[in-house]
Amino acid sequence: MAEPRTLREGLVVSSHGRHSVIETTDGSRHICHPRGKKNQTVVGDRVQWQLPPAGQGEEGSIEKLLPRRNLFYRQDEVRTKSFAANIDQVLILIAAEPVFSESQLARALIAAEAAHIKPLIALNKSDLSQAFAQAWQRLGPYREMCLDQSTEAHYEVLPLSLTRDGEADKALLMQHLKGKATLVLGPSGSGKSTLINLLIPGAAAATGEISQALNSGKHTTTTTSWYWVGEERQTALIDSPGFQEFGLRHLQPADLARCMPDIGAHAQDCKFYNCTHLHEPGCAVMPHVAVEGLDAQHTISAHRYRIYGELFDELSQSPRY
Ligand SMILES: Nc1nc2c(ncn2[C@@H]2O[C@H](COP(=O)(O)OP(=O)(O)O)[C@@H](O)[C@H]2O)c(=O)[nH]1
Ligand SMILES: [Mg+2]
Ligand SMILES: [Zn+2]
Repeated sequence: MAEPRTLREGLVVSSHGRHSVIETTDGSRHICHPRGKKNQTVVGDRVQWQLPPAGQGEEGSIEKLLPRRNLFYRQDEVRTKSFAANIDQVLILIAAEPVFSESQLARALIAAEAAHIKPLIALNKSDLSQAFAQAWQRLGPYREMCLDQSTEAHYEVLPLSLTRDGEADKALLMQHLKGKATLVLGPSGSGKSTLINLLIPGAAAATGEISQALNSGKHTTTTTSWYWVGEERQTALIDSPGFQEFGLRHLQPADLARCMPDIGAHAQDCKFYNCTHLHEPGCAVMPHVAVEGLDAQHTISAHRYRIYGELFDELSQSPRY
């Protein structure tokens, strides 16, 4: 009789359709397949898995998905796409160039709020001074926005120049990343690979090999990967593609105000409990929308309010499934 095989605990460090790569507590990595037909695991998941019986190849099997602390995802018309589970924060990396989409930024922040995950914004390429000044100004409403009325906490926006001030920025970033698992999101060209390479020299190449083997040579940024910063394996970065089509179909229109702190701050004072903040009499949000700059009374930027309206329409129309 074969020996009973032991269940081991592991961390999903990348996920590739039919397979996941599982890391054990000693740091070794194993390709595993799920018991069922569909691979339900995402990067950051903790699982129980076991090695194959002797003589049955190398691939282990995932036996059980352990409970998740959180799950960060986007959802478009065709599919649900999870980014990662059990993360501590989301770092949204945008840059002076290419010009970032405020709508995508707002969507990522809403998704983070909805999942109760702390967002952190970084604006890269401060060496491109003119473009940077413009982008910094566009981020004004985000730097001003009060996230928590009781503590007056704001979104943090870090200015960076990863190619010019690499070492200084590394130190600044580490203050925010140390001991946490951070999902890095951002549009193409913002400097995500530069950041990963700066903090984890050589990691991208190493992960690239296993990704290439499992994805038959597809470019590595098509999958989400977990990287440890340093030997102690306490600080992690999760690199993920998919910022461009950031669907929020998993949310109801009525969830939006709660996930947009500048709008949500006034929503409880509306005359109607189900106010959409788009046209109702007695709406407490609309008087705070700024026509020009922000001031003490006008705390919601016209752009943010327009994005709210667009998202409200989009989520109202979506056929739910
Ligand atoms: N001027 C400038 N260029 C940068 C900076 N950081 C990254 N880049 C460049 O921006 C381009 C895109 O960077 P990359 O890391 O590949 O972006 P990704 O698409 O987000 O992974 C590369 O040519 C980088 O060298 C920066 O701080 N300043
Ligand atoms: Mg890249
Ligand atoms: Zn209202």
